[in-house]
Formats: sequence, C-alpha cells, structure tokens
Amino acid sequence: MAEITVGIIMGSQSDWATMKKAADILDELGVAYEAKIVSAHRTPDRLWEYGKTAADRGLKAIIAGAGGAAHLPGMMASKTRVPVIGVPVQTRALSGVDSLYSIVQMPKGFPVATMAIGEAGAANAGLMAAAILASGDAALADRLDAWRAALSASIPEEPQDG
Ligand code: RP5
Repeated sequence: MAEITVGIIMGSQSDWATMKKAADILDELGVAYEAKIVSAHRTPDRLWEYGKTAADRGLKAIIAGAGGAAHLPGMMASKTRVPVIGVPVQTRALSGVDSLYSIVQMPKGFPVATMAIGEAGAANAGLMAAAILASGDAALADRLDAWRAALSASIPEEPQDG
C-alpha cells in the first residue's frame, strides 16, 4: 500500500462534504491520504497529538478545513513544520468570510497557505498538496501535468448558446 503523505483534517463531520473535494482530487492523482476529524475547539488534545506526530509519520502536507472561528489550520501550523493548506468552509451565518479571515490572517512566523472559500478551495488544496509532493516525485509530476493539460483541453475556444 502507498505511503500516506497527505493528511486531510476538518473541524466537524459537517465539513466533509466540502473537504471531500480535496480527497477526490488526490484520488484522481493517485496520492495516498488520510481523512480525520480534528477540532481545535472540541478535540484540542487530538489536534495537539496530530501536529506533534505529523512530520515523523511522513506527512508532507496537511489540508485543514474549518468554518466559523476556524482556528484549526493556524493551530496545526503552530504545532508542525509540515506545510498546512487552509480551506475556509462556507458557513450559513457569514458565507465563509468569517472562516477566510480566521484562516488567512496568521501572524508572522506560522504561515497557512489559504485557499478560496468552499468547494473550489478544497479542490485547489488537493492540487496544491499534489504540487508540493510533485517536486520530489517525477511520476506524480507527470500525472499532475496531464491533469492540468486535460483541464485546459476541456475549455472550448468559443462560447456556446444554452
Ligand atoms: C467548525 O464549526 C467546523 O469546522 C464547522 O465548519 C463548524 C460547524 O460545526 P458543526 O456544528 O456542524 O459540527 O468547528
């Protein structure tokens, strides 16, 4: 079985519908990952343990999604040197602007690579994790190049009616 190099973590089961878009991309690109519920507020000890062991377990990127007062990506970045890619989950009350601001405004020293709000951000997080891994994995680099070329090829030159 392929070594797990990407961790997808999220604050709640309710985030999975969004975060699955990251998992789908990793599946398409043949990247092994794990998906876990790790809440900054509800399971802080789980968060700490995950961050403490992430590098030694061989993780090369962590995709962290949360909504509202979304502290998970930033707290994870404070606990591990493994690059953290943050996904602001869209909320009902503030449409995810709360999540975005919570994730993007990190103080100097502990960066979180922050994606767009919602499903597009989650999919891009998968692509970003793959791009990080591709710098040391030629076969994955080829698969990522092919994925990007296929996307470009799927865009028509002219708009169609209807
Ligand atoms: C955050 O609160 C989670 O990341 C989720 O986006 C949000 C709502 O969680 P639930 O109340 O649906 O569990 O911690």
